[in-house]
Amino acid sequence: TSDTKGKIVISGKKFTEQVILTHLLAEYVKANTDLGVDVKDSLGGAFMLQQAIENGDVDMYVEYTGTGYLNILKQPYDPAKTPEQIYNETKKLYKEKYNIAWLKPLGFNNTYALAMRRDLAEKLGVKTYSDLVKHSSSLTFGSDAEFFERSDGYDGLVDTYGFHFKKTVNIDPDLQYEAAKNGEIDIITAYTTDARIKKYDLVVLEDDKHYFPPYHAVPIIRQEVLNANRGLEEKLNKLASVLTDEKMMELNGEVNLEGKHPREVAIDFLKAEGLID
Ligand code: PBE
Repeated sequence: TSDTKGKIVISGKKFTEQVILTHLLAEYVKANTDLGVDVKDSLGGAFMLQQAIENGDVDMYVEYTGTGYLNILKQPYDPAKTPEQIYNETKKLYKEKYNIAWLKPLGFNNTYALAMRRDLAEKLGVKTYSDLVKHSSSLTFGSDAEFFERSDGYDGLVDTYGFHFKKTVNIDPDLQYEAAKNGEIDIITAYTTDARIKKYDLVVLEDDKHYFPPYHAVPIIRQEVLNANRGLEEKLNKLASVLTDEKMMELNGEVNLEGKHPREVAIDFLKAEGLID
C-alpha cells in the first residue's frame, strides 16, 4: 500500500497515449508540489488499473468516462445522455463505491472506432457500421484482448449491429494500424486519437447506432490522497482542458511516427503550455 503523505504513485495503461499521460501527470506533480512521485507506466489494462487503484498500489491514473461508466461500473449506456451526464454520473458513483475522485477532464475524447483500408472501404462502398453488416462474413476483425472482454466491447457491438465476422484476432493496440494497412486484418477498433489512422490512410466508419459512448480522458485519484494533501486537487485541476482531440493525436504521433520518448513528449508539452519550467 502506498503512502498517503509524501509520495504519490502515478500509473497508466499499456498503450502510447497512456504512457504519455502517465509522464505528463508525473512531471506536473513533481514540478508543482512537494510530493515525491513514483511512476509505474504501462501497468496493464482497465481492469488491472482499477484493481491497483482500489487496493492503493496506485494513487492516480487517467481513465476514460465511457470506460469507467460501462466497463468498470457496468452501467447501461443510453446514447441520449450527454458526455457531461456520463462524466457526472461516473464521478458520483466512483466516489460512493470506491472513494476515488474524478478530477476535471483533460479536454479530449478517445473513442473506439471501426476503421479499415481506404481501398477496401471504397471497393465495398461502406461508410457506416450498418453498411458493413452484409460484408462482415467475408472480413476479419482484430482488436486488443481487452475489447473482447469488455461490457462496451465485442459482444455488445456484434449484437447491436448483427455482425458475423469471418474471423476475430487479438492484437496489441499499438500494432493494429499497421496490420490493417498491410491487409493482415480488415477491420480494427482504432483509437480515434491515434495519428496512425491518418498516416496509413485508414477510413474511420460511422457508428450510426451510437454503440460507443464518449470516452473523455480524466485524471482519477484516491480521495484519501486528496484529503492528505491540501491544495492538490486545485493544482491538478489546472490540467483541465489543456488538451484537444487534435493535440492528443499530435502528441501520440510524436511517439508513434517520430520515435520520440513519451516522457520527452510530455515534458515538452508541459513546458510549451507554461505548466512546468
Ligand atoms: N479507450 C479507447 C480505451 C482504449 C481505446 C481509450 C476508451 C480505454 O483505454 O478504455
